[in-house]
Amino acid sequence: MKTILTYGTFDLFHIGHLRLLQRLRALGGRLVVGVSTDEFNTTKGKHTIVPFADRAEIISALSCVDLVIPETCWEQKADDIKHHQVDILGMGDDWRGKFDDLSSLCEVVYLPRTEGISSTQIRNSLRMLSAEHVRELKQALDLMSAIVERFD
Ligand code: C2G
Repeated sequence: MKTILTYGTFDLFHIGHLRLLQRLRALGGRLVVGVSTDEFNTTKGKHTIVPFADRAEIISALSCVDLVIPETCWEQKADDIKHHQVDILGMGDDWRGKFDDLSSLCEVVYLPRTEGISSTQIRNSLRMLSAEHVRELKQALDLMSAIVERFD
């Protein structure tokens, strides 16, 4: 049975994340996922909506995931590979080449990302929806004010 290791923020969990984890699990029999802590995301320059504890719990609940560990820094991968006796480190191909230095410790693979979906897109949609919602509320308020003025 091969052990696969991957890492990610997994904010606003979506189908792209799920498909990657499922494809990675299919490469071996055991999948270990390093979920980035909120503190580490700050150093990554990533603002997350869902706190680490919830992101880790969601990933842990997936049938394709066997173990979740916290990812607290860039440098922990080599130790994780040794500690968990990892056979394959797998990431989405937006990371292509970035972890090839670890190929002396285990196989490193990059799988195609799922196009058309990202946590950033979801966050931006939420932001637009809230802006649109504010505009609608303001229009309703203006209409109500006009009605009140008319009957004053
Ligand atoms: N991913 C994907 N398809 C998408 C979006 C993401 O396959 N549409 C993959 C990414 O390539 C990554 C994983 O899902 O392998 C997690 O993505 P993120 O949560 O954005 O994680 P990231 O910020 O890339 O963190 O040390 C590595 C970092 O922690 C990776």
